Amino acid sequence: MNNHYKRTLVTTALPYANGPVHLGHLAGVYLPADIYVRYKRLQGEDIVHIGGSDEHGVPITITADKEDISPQDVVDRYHSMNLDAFERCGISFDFYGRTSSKGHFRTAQEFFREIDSKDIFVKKKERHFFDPQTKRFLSDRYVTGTCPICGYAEANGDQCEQCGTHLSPRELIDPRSKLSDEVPELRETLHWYFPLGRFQGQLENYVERHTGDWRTNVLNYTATWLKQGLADRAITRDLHWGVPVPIDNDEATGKVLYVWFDAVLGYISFTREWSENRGTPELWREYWQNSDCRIIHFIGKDNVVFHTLMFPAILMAWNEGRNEGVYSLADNVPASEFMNFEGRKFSKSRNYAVYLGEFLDKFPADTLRYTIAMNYPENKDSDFSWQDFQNRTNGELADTLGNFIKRSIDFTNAKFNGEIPYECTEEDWRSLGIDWEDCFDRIEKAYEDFHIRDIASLTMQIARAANRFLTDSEPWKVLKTDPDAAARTMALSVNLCYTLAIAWYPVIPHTANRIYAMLGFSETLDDALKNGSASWDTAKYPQLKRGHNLSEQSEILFRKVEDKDIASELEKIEGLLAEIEKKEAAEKESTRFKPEISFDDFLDVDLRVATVMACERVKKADKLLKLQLKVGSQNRQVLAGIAQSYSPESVIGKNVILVANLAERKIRGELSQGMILAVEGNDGKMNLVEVSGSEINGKNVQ
Ligand code: B3M
Ligand code: ZN
Repeated sequence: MNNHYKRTLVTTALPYANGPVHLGHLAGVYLPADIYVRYKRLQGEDIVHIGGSDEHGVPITITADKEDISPQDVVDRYHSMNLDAFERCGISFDFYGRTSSKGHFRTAQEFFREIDSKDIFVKKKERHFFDPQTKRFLSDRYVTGTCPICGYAEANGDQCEQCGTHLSPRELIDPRSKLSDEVPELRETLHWYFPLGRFQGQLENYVERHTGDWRTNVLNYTATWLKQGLADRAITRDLHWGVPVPIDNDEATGKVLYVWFDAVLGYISFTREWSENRGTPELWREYWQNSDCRIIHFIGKDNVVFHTLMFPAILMAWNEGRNEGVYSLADNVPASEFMNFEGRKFSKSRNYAVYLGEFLDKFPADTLRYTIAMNYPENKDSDFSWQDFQNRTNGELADTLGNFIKRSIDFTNAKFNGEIPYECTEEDWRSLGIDWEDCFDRIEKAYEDFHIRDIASLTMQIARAANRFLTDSEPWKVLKTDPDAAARTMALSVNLCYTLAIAWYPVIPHTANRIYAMLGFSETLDDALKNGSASWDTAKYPQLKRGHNLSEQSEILFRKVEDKDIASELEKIEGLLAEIEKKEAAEKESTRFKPEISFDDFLDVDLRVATVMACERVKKADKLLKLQLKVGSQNRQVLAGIAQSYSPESVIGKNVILVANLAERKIRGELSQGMILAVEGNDGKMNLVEVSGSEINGKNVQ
């Protein structure tokens, strides 16, 4: 670990601009990063937080196709939606870029050219699926078909959603193009590969250097890959949306860089854009190309190897043979586990999620920030539940922190004219029973090690101690008998409010600013930090002198979350869960087959094409239709449970399939001579199996 850095660059995973960010994203990446960054700013350190939207990749073009809009429309929508949600949540990016920007294209293409000029890429010709109708090569996600492992009929070309198996499109049974539903054909195409294996040794050394300071999960994921041996990775795609491969010949036409190759470079292009915007276009080099700077990537566990192997290898390839413009590799990659929601994984495709923007429409950002910090998924998956949110907001934020601040300010206003009535000494401060040095050491260590839960709970311990001190000192009683003691209590309490404002700033910045305003400062805490009139260390000793004036306005910092506030949320989840369970059961059903039968058994069933000649409803049986069928020279009467899906008139003339040798039976007093085939959809509707063709009546179905 390098403790002698002068600057820190923090990056947060670039969320795909393909949907709104949800609480899981916030918990794993953006909140921990923001807490860390705000702390470092409090410490007066030079730290820059770079984030932005990942605007390329197939999921985006698929959304665009589905909605019949352009990919640009998709990314415009979600870029601004996510940026807005982050802002309201207080995630304080120094720059939030977009990979569709000119600046990003420049950087990504520069990297490609540099690596290409060193002949590091490997070019390979291979056969890929091509959709003859739309004349487009189909990347993995554009191919669908039956999973060879579990038989799921809608598996994606890269993965089966049902059994989770990673697939390649050519493994699918009956592949189809998602663009046209046509059967795709295989065509030859050329792609550029990045030879990860060439950097295996360097990467092993790099990871080795960090065995002491990287998280176990990060080391484990990375080690698994290294152990398998690193293979070539295709870094180009036949797609129209993305950064074009910057080569001016036919070989490269219609090809773009693979989204992961360009996305990680977004960190660099955005830092460059940030420096340009500040009028210091070269400043970014101090962060990326100076060993004085410490680089930290906050990500989720699913992105680990892209950050510990792929990105470093790309930088190594750039650095090869260079003395100048050499990039630094990340010092740390604090990857989170996942935060679940009410005991289940967030799932965008199942719409099982709470989106950040929606949450903030209903509840204040800081209650969310605190609850999530307390549930940060550091070593294992954690859970967000509405009940926990309510308990923490009411019990910890409102009853402990909020209550203490309000009582301190209100009582001082009421009884001491809003003026700090006593000059606190160090001895007074120590008499509070808090081991301040140890307390701050532990909090600072928690920050350095990204132990987000410890940060929040240790800081809450100060609030608890403060609240207890005020309650136990009973200034409202003591005031009459010993006004000096009450004055001392209030001076200490108000100084504790100051300490809490500073100490809580990284986790709940909006609240910290409000406390700071209640303490009578005319500038905001944010501004005070910028101009140096407040800092982390000022939290450690009493700052407010005798005679300091508080604001006359005090406010309730946290409104309690009522049962009714979360009732509708819980109801919504119940509905969603019921839906998901139904879907899952249906999916299971669709692949659970009956026991095997012999071919002869199958031949025993006599299936015939029959034509519906007449049809009527059955009295007092609202599900049944009575059909008169013609099968060859015979007539048959059949009762079918399709009355809620078909009117009698609508089935006349249809060619259906009749199980012709089924024993007769009576249904509701009516004779039924056989059975016709139908399928029940997930919507509960019956669909007749119909046969098209001429001169087929009475024929065998085989
Ligand atoms: N957009 C994947 C994700 O959101 C990807 C991250 C890019 S980080 C450079 O999980
Ligand atoms: Zn499967």
